[in-house]
Amino acid sequence: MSVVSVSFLLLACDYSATQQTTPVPQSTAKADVTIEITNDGFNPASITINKGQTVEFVNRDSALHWPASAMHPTHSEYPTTGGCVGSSFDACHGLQNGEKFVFTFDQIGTWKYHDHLNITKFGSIEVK
Ligand SMILES: [Cu+2]
Repeated sequence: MSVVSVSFLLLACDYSATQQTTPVPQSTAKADVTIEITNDGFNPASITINKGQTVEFVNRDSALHWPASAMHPTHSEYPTTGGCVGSSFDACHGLQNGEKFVFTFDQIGTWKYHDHLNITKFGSIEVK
């Protein structure tokens, strides 16, 4: 190998190193859609988003509300594990007034959810 081609390889390596981007921490990610929770339930209850988009649930009620994947009581409809009562789509506790639960949907499908503390309140999120 000639000196010239070795130099070129070194330059190529330097170039690729400067092109790396720093991942944005999850905590600073901005939500694409906000769903408010009131005494009447989720608003909007049913939405359509694209794969990889982030939804934030915000409690606007004085009572606690706990968004979680359907189906109560197994909560396993959303296909990734890692939450507290079933799937990873799980706030893991009752949200207080003003508190947010932020979740990024990386699975395509129509995902029903409910308020784990009041199962008469529910909605669905279509991920395309
Ligand atoms: Cu539940």
